[in-house]
Amino acid sequence: MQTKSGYVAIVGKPNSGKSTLLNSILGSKLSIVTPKPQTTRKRVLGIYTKDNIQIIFLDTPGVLNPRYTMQKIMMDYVNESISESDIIIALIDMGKYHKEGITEQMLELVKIANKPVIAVLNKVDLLKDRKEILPIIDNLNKLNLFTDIVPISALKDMNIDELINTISKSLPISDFYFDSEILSTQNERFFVSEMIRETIFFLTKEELPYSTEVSILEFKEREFGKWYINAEIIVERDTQKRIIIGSEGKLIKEIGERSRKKIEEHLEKNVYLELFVKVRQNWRDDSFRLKSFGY
Ligand SMILES: Nc1nc2c(ncn2[C@@H]2O[C@H](COP(=O)(O)OP(=O)(O)OP(=O)(O)O)[C@@H](O)[C@H]2O)c(=O)[nH]1
Ligand SMILES: [Mg+2]
Repeated sequence: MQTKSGYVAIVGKPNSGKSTLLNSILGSKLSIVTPKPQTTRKRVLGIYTKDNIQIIFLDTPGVLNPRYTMQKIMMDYVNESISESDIIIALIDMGKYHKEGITEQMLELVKIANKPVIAVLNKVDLLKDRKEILPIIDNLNKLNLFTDIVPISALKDMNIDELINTISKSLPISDFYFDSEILSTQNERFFVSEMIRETIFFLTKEELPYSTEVSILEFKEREFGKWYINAEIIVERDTQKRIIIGSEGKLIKEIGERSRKKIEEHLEKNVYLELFVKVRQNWRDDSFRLKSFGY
């Protein structure tokens, strides 16, 4: 049977639902999701295989104007993903469309991509009347930039099959790139650090989630199949360290408990999770540190 396969970059503004879409397509939580923008910082790969089709999705950080080195690297991931992909999904948040439309920066990326771009209109469940979508589709059509326009709700799993069919049409004829059983290529350390980071995003506010990084120092099997994980939570200032620890260590305990539950569910193993908090001033602008965190 002739097979079709290719790479698809999911690109869009922060918080538009890129990671939710990746998870919804793959039916598995590969990429962390929070209500806060700039949750995803690296590129997350997810492999969809069905019948004679294999699509390798790249979830990317949100498109933004970088203010510090980490954000610059985040935008490099976006640009690299676009240039390495066969098809681009430009994900647009319908909950915000009336206010901001599609931004110049997004349009610029779409224009220079020079490959098929599908406009995917996400969060249609937020529209009061589904008919609101028609003039938006009209407007986007007039731009002459998109090969297709597909309204979806990643959160409610609406129209995802239609999206897969649309992608499949433009997919090159090619052998599969990966074994059909494989869902992702990231290692377990990556997933574990992301789950801790996700927990911190939920439990902290203002600048703190953005000043925090998680680094896994040890990840090994101990007695009776229980896994020992030692992770460092990195913040930028002493005051932030105090907040993360919380009075009488309350917050760090809660971060630990919630993260452990997620990790145990993901690994399907019992886990002993040990967390430490370290201050590394200005790590977001420190290329050497960023490298050590896998950027
Ligand atoms: N109502 C609604 N909410 C959605 C939908 N898709 C995603 N969301 C919500 O939007 C928020 C952001 O979702 P993410 O998937 O983290 O968005 P993202 O584009 O990956 O964000 P960054 O990684 O920060 O760039 C979360 O609270 C999601 O639950 C949708 O179809 N409908
Ligand atoms: Mg994301």
